[in-house]
Amino acid sequence: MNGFDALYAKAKDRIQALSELPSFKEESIEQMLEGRGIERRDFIKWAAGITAMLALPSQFTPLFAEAAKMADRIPLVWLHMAECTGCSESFIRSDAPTVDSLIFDYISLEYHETLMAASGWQAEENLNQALKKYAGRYILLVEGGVPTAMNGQYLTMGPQGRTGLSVVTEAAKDAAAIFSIGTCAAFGGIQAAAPNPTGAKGVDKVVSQSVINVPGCPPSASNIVGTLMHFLLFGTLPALDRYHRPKWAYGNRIHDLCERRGHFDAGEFVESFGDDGAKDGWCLYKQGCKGPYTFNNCSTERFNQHVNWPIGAGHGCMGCSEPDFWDTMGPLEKPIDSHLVMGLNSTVDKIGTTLLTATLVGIGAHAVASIFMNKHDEKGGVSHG
Ligand code: FSX
Ligand code: SF4
Ligand code: F3S
Repeated sequence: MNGFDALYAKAKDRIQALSELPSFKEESIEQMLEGRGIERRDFIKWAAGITAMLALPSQFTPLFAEAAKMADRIPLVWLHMAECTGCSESFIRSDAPTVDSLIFDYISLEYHETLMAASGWQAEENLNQALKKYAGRYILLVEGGVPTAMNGQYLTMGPQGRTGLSVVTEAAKDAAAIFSIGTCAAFGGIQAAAPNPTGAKGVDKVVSQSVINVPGCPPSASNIVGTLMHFLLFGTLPALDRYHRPKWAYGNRIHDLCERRGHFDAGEFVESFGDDGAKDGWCLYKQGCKGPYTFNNCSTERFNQHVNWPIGAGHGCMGCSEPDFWDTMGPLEKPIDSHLVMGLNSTVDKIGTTLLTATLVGIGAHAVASIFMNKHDEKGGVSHG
């Protein structure tokens, strides 16, 4: 199977191992989907979508369907640090149930501060018990940046006033995998914007374990579920880029797969919001689109049940899946300073040929990417599945 035999065998073994674990739910996922009006063929279509999104051959589709049936065997602990809860909201608030959102219902969510009924002492007790009972087995998902100044005192939670810093470092110790959900958890986010008085940091800067970053403010439901499904099926981390983002999701620049790219290449730009170019779907570069410097799959996966995405809705990309985008991508509705992109902004008016444009953007994006990347330490040592 195109060199995927070993991976296929590994996935089969993993499903077998998961099936031997105790189930947390009384009904099967098929029963649950049926009860919510989702037909089996939609479920298989969903599994095919996950397979394609993760760039795997179609033979893996039945395996993803099998893995989804085992989703209730892996306990999940979801912590909130400093953030707006937009990541959870974007995922769970849909007007009709989707397989993505139902997988989340089916999974064994042991602790989630926004969704659970318990509060106060009871909530803290639930967390402590889940960490003990499922040590070595639970997936830890963290939403939000971690304030570290004054020993983490800018974020305290629960009846004992524990710092977010101490809760997240403790929960990380016995996690089978750690996912940073959203740009705040991955890179600190808006809390970490200059002058960052709370010393907010991404989770991977405060724990010693490997972390998979799923950035975006918010990230798409597809990227959250895809990351979960990859871990469910293979039990290992996917191939990651230098910012620890899964390459299957963050391997391409927004600009390279943008539906307005033809207009960029033709030198057709929206000059002001609401003008004729805007009505005709021209390129938003001059309105501050940061698609040339941003890596994410929004153009193909989209948001709100795959309906639309920022550029489709008429606003430029803000670079929300990149580290420090609040500091480095602003002002949001103006192009990045031309000195950073080696004259790109001063030449967009003169662009006539695709070749010239592609070359300029290639040079410009590379220059900006290098500037941003140099601001961050490169971390290694992650095992790639
Ligand atoms: Fe941050 Fe998520 Fe932006 Fe908000 O929690 S990534 S501020 S969408 O909600 O963390
Ligand atoms: Fe699309 Fe933005 Fe690139 Fe224009 S600059 S083609 S709107 S990503
Ligand atoms: Fe964010 Fe840009 Fe996508 S702003 S949601 S990475 S289009």
